[in-house]
Amino acid sequence: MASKGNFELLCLENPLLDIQGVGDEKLLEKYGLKANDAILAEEKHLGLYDDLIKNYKAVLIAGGAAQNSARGAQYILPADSTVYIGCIGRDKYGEHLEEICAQAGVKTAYRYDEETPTGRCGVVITGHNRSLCTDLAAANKYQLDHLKQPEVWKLVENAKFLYVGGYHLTVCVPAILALAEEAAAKDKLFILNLSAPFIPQFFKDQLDQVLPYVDILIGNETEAGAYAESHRLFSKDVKEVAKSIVQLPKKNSKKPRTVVFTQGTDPTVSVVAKDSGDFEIKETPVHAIGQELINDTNGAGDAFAGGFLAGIVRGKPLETAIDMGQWLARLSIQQLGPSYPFPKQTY
Ligand code: 26A
Repeated sequence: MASKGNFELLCLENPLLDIQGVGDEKLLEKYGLKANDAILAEEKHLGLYDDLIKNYKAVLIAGGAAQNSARGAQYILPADSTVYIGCIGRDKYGEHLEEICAQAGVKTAYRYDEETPTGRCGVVITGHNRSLCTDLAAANKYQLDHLKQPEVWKLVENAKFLYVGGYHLTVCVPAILALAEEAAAKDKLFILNLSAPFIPQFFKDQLDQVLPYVDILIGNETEAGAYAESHRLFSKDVKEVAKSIVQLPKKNSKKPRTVVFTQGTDPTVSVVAKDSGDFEIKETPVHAIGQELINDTNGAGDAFAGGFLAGIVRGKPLETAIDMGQWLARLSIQQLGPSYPFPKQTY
């Protein structure tokens, strides 16, 4: 392994600060939240953040799904391998995110919105469930103009692996498509995460616009189910959903499409489209840990994506990359929120 990377992995999404507390039924009920879900905050949710801080001893931790994955990938990769892009405000929360990324060795190229505060995500932990309620604020102000600034676009041109969190489909599709086009034109890998069930459910058109460019799609079983429902597939079975997605039209015909669906502690399913029109379907087992070792599951999926991305960047076979994702997820669920242990462990 080289001692230094060349920022070959570039990630785009919504930088958020997580306000995480251990909640209860009463709190979930008060704000109409499901125990295990991810939603965009509406007016009625805006009291949640102060409530968590004042009444539930909430702590502030770095969040934003793809930002967590970028930190996760960099945890494994050699120094200077990862760049992260998104929009924050000029405030304390934004500064905090900059510090955390710098500590993790992730290079950031943030857009700053002068008028809007940095986005926050309320995280209500109940047992092994987590409910995420996001007030995007500045994260919602990302613009294609920023990506096209010469010093930022240079980072895009330099990168070989472009990763977008599906949550960004709610924010700036033109920026996602610019990365997607760059990947297709130069035969780079374009990787997308479905992120949450509400993305295939309520942002179906945006997702369908981007899917033709996707070389690798990452998701979990509930997102696969939501995709099946909104696309009226005949089955919600993860393998069937994956098969249906790998067959969709593809801009870059030089690379087959791969779909990877995690399923909690059940084996991770991967499906690769083969030239013959056939599929290569694999199941990679999860090395489960004792329930008593789990701190919280906030960021588990992001850690999986981070470990998986590191494997892909390092040119590992698909099953090894999946195992690296499982390895990092296992480390992260033993930490508070979307974090990784120090001193560093090695895969
Ligand atoms: C657009 N939305 C809803 C979001 C998010 C999000 N990251 C980006 N966009 N909603 C929750 N998250 C992040 O997901 C992580 C856990 O997987 C949270 O900040 C949390 O760190």
